[in-house]
Amino acid sequence: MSDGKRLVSRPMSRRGLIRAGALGASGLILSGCDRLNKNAGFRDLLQSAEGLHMRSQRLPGGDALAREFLESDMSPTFRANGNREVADSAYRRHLESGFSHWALKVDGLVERPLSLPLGALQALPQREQITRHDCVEGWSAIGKWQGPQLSRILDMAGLSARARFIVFHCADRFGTTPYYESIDLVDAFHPQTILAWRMNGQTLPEAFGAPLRLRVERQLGYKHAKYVMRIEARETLDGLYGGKGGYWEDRSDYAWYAGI
Ligand SMILES: Nc1nc2c(c(=O)[nH]1)N[C@H]1C(S)=C(S)[C@@H](COP(=O)(O)O)O[C@H]1N2
Ligand SMILES: [Mo]
Repeated sequence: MSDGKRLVSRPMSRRGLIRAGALGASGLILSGCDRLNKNAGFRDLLQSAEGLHMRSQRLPGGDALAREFLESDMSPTFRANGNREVADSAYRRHLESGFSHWALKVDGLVERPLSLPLGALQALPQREQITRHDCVEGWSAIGKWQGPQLSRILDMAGLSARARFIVFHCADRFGTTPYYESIDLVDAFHPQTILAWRMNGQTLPEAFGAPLRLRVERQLGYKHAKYVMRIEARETLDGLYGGKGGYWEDRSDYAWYAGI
C-alpha cells in the first residue's frame, strides 16, 4: 500500500474485485495453512463474497507483511477511539496497581490453559513495529507498537487441532455488551500479529488499551481489540454473543474479515 492510498471501504473493494472478475471462485490456493483448507466451514466462507476479499490476501504472496514505517513517519498524535476508559471495578483496581497482579488468560481449545502475568509477556521475545492504523470511520495514524507475537503464546498453550478462530475478550463494554473480536489462524500466526503492551515507547495508556491490545496489522481498526483479558481458541463463532465474531460485526455491516 502506498502512502497516498485513501482508505478503501470494505464493501466497495469487495464489489470492485467481484466486478473486475479479478479473482476466480475456484482453483485458488491458500497460502500456508492446509489445516484450514481442509475445513468445510472455512471453505464455504472462502466461497462467499466476504471470502472473495479474504482470498485476495490469502493468495500465494498474500501473506506479505503490512508496510512498516520509520520513526520520522510517526503521527504526532494518535487518536484514541471507541472506549477510552473501562468502568469494570476489577479492571480499575488492576490499573491502579500497574497490573502487577493481573494475568492474561488463554483457554478454550488449547492443550495447556495459561495464565500469563504482564511480566511474563514482557519477558518473551518482543517484536516492535511502526505501522499505520486505519479506522473504518476514515482516519489513520502511524504508531509504534511492541509486544510478544501472538503465535508464540498460542504455541505455548498448544492449539488443539479443532481450533479455527482466536477470540479476544475485552474488559470494556458498550452498555451491557462486552467488546470482543476474533481472527482466523492465518492472521493469528502472522508475524506482525502481536499483543502490544507498549506504544510509542511508553507503557500502553488506558485510552489505547492497557494493559494489552491486539495489533493485527493487515486488518481495519475495529479488529485491534484493546483491554484484552482473555484469549479463547474456538472451533466456531456460533453461540458467541451475536455469532458474527465481533462487537461491531454483531451490530453493523462491518465485515468480520476486514483486511486492508
Ligand atoms: N476493547 C475495545 N477495543 C477496541 C475498540 C473498543 O471500543 N473497545 N475500538 C476499536 C476501534 S473502532 C478502533 S479504530 C481502535 C482504536 O484504537 P485506539 O484507541 O488505540 O486508536 O480500537 C478498536 N478496538
Ligand atoms: Mo475504528
